[in-house]
Amino acid sequence: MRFTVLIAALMLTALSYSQNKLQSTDSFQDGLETWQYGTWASETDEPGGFISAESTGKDAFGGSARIQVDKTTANPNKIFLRSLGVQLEEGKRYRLSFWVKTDAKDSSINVMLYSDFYTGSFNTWGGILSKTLSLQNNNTWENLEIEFEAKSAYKNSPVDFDAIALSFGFAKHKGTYYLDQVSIEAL
Ligand SMILES: [Ca+2]
Repeated sequence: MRFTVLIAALMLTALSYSQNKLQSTDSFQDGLETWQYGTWASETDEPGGFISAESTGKDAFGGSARIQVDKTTANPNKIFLRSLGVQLEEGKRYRLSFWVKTDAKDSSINVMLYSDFYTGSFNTWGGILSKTLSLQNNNTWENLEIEFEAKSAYKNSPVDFDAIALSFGFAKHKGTYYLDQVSIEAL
């Protein structure tokens, strides 16, 4: 099955990068406007899933919209969802918060905050955090939070604070996943 796109507004522009919404809670009422997404797969692999941000009122945690990922195969090619232009002040502490629901068994979500060439930085890799969190898998909403300091977690890999991305890697297993209410709050 080909990677299927269910929404119309896909094209990210430099303008949308500068309009990052994570300093307030992103409830996905504007769909995936400020997000990039795809699957970690080779050109010949079938991603076996699709992602949408529909405003139907159904299965949303807040408002009427949410991210939905339907993973139709059990292959390990995770779907990623990435927001560019995250605004962080070096040395400050923040709390990343989001809500997830899935019926998939033994699944997890990987969260990364980083700067690299994908975000326009000249640094080869500057990671602030990378964590894999287990999901309850009981088809109820759960809140996941990570507190972090805005600094490089890796020696000799400076972070470019003008080009930070937040990336979710999820939908590792077959099932339906929902994601909503993503925020980064200064502490
Ligand atoms: Ca929402």
